[in-house]
Amino acid sequence: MPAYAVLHRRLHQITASCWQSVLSWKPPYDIRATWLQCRFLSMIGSNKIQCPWTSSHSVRRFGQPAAQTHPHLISVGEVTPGITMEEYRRPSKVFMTNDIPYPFRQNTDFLYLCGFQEPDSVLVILSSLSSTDNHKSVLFVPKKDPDKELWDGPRSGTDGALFLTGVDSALNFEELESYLAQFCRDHGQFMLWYDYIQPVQTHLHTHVMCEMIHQERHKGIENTTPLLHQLRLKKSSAEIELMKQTVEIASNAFMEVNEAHLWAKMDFECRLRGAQYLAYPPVVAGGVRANTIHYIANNQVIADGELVLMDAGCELHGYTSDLTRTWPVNGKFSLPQRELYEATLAVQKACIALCTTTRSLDQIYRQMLVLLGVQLQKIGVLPRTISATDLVKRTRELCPHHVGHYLGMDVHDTASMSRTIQLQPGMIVTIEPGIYVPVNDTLVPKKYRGIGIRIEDNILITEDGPLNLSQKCPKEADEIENTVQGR
Ligand SMILES: [Mn+2]
Repeated sequence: MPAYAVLHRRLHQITASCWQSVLSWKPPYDIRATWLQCRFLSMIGSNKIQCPWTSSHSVRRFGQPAAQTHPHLISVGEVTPGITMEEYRRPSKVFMTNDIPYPFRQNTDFLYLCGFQEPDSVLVILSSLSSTDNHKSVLFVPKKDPDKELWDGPRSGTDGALFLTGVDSALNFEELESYLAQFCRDHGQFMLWYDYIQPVQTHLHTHVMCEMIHQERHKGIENTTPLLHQLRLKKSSAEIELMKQTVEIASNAFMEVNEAHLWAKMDFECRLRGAQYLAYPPVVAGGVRANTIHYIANNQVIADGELVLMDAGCELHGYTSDLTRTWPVNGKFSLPQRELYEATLAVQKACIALCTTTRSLDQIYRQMLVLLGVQLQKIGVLPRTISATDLVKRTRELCPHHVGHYLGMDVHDTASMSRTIQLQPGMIVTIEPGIYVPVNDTLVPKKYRGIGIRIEDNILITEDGPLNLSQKCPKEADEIENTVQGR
């Protein structure tokens, strides 16, 4: 068996047993999202994994585990556990990267000044010594965009920003450039307060701010950062209250079912079993939030009777897993939940069976849409009377994503490779059909609205057909209920 196959098998054994453990878990700890996000960010961002180090003068240290320093992990001649130098030398090994979304963390100074939490936003504060009404704040925010919001969750828009923050006016981000140009035409000899040394947004800096600075309508530029840090150093009483709470959270225990707790549990279980960290910010979405495909806020309480969808995987020595399960938090599917779950599961199993060397991911995707359509008609989510074209269209609305992607060192692995190529032995793909019924889709019977379900396994393509690497992770509806109930 080649080294990478051993590694993948081990990785999926770890992940599958993590899932079993998470599914049957009752939260005994108080671990909240704030702390975890910080840890998660620092590890992903800096790419520095510190290994416990006992000092020794005779052993050469390296920036990563090596046979000399970590004999329990890695053997002589290996670069990655199980993968030899020789394998790396083979010309077929090409490393690629891809755009996995990081958890977004707002710029601290910006957040301090206005509290607005969306990316790609800019705050302009105007002050005039000559006027009585001498302060004005304008917030530039991302434009409302239904297509993007379907994937990333709602945007506040200009009216939302005004309602939330108390700034004097709000405009779309696109208007910033013309707003500043107009300001420069109307005013001369103003002081510009802007961090030109460490600009937060490179694109904005080169395309808008440098242009403005070169016009030389200003009489001087001052850096905002030292002033803001001075302001932030001493906390207000409201800030002190928040600081107390954040410290308290780290030590108290909660018993509620909470998305943050499940995230923490998964991270904990994966590390316990030898993985380095979670491969990506997991989706832990209770109830209707499962319908936001890239929901990663993971900060809500999950109500009794709701499903929770968790899409999570870990990274082991640079290799990733990517699984999704959906389960009822109270241990019992309601009838409509079970109907949708069984429909998704039937399609998922059929799609796994299609993972042979005669097909491509795109072909399996087209097949998935047909199969899902049939299932949705069978249980009455979609009417039996609609045309074949409309059926595919409606199905695509209820499952707006592809059937799967390549998986490997990146979660969305080798992304420049087309999904039209035929599957070959040694490829690993995800198979992850889902059904997401929008809460306001009046064409669907009411009992199904707001339910979101996805089931995802990791499939190794072999000469003999598909091999489900994540088959140990519970997936049958009864099995899921039993696991959650701890039977
Ligand atoms: Mn996936």
